[in-house]
Amino acid sequence: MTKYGPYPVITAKEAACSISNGQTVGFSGFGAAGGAKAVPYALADKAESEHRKGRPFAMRVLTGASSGLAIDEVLAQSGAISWRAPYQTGKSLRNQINNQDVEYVDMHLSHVSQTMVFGFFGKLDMAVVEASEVTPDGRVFLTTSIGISPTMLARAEKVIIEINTVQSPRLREMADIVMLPPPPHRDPIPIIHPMSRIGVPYATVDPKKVIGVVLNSQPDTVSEFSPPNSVSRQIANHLVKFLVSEMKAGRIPKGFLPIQAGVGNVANGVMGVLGAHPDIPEFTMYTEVFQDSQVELMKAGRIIGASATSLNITEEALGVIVDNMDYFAKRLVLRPQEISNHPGLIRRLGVISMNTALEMDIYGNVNSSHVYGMDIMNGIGGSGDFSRNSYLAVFMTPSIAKDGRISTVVPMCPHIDNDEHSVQVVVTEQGLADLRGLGPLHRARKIIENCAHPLYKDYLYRYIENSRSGHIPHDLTKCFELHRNLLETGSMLPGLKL
Ligand code: 0RQ
Repeated sequence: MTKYGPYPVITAKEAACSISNGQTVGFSGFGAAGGAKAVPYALADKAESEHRKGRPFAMRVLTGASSGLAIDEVLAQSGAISWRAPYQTGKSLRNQINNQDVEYVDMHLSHVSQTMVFGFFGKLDMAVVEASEVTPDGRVFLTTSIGISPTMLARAEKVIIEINTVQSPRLREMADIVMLPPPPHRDPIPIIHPMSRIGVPYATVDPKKVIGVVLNSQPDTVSEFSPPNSVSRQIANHLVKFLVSEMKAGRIPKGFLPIQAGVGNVANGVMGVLGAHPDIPEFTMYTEVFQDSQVELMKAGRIIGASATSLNITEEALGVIVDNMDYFAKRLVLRPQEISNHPGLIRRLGVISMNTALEMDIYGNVNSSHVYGMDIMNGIGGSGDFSRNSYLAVFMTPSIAKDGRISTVVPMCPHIDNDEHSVQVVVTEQGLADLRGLGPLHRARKIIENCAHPLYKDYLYRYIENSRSGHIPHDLTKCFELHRNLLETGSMLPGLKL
């Protein structure tokens, strides 16, 4: 048998044979970065073969956040997932969750490790973790993400390591890994700057638990974002104007504050524009995922340092980092997600958080995850970790979706991820509303005036005029009228033309 140090080298198929129906399996990866790839494909084959024979095969699947194609698409399409946490972005999996075929636990990403440690996900039967190296004494050098891999390696009953032979071993120079002890034994975490390093560059595993090493040469499958369009540019311009005025007012220091940027086309586009803007000084990031637009900004010296848990970037952008590793390794720190998203650190560092909403209501509550309050899009992800604890919590969204059939400013959100108490600034391509210091009615008028699309303004003004008075005026017979129309007719205001 071939060996990798003391560990047997096994095929992905052999690895899949060691996982049984109903088991809880943790896969490395945060976004599409650093995910196990070979074993999930073999598990998808196994599931299909078992199903053909009329036998059940489905796993409870845990990852750091969403995953690459291998898990939320391929495994899902094979019917190999029965339960999933804590976040996903796959079309197939999304449909299965919304059809109640898969149970989904949508949760704050900073909570995942602790929830696992205290046993709320049950026993972790197997961890499948991508690494660039595992040493005989059990040091595991991870690749493009850290996520919850250190905790999974410590807690899983058995472990399979996927050694990725194409990922640069120098990625370890960015890793800074610490594990938090359970409360009440937690000392202050000595991160006083986004670039502070407090840990070691590897996770650890008990070598006796490693049942095999699978060799793999597949790159991450991060898909490209759409380039910033005119809507993202307008959102970014409103935001830049606002941030510059905050600097002038002395509420943001001249050296700026660390930025967190959320996921998706809008956030990626806005970051590209904001980061390159001459009125914004060079800055640091304390964020969750480092995305394509930020690689160029770092190369150009606009981002001077960034802390994240994942390099969720395309192969091309990763190539830029690997080709300039001496430059990037000094400027990027990859941490476990309970540190990258740690509420206390986010508050201490004074992070400016910028996340995307699916919709907001006129009082500043934000829905980022559930269309009509029912159908999952992706999940809350890290947006709650950051926005609740940041110095300034910004939510952005285009004012309309689906060619104007949807207004993203509504009377009441049918699901709320980030509430009015955590949301300070909202911005659409129409404009920006600074909600700090404003009571509900004042907030409503400002959001409608500055952020709603002109097509929906009259409806929204009428809504507050005809609402029952109270601290937060509402009309409970009409508050979901737009959503009901959308469900029934495909348009929030039937007959409305752009
Ligand atoms: O539909 O895919 O059919 O075209 O939603 O919308 O405008 O492309 O937005 O890619 O930026 O994603 C909130 C989903 C935005 C994302 C969300 C439809 C729209 C389109 C996508 P199509 P866009 P983005 C972690 C940060 C939660 C997690 C988070 C997200 C599709 O940002 O998942 O914040 N966030 N993590 O047409 C129905 C509406 C709609 C709508 C848009 N109101 N109703 N559909 N769409 N608005 C923290 C970090 O540090 C990273």
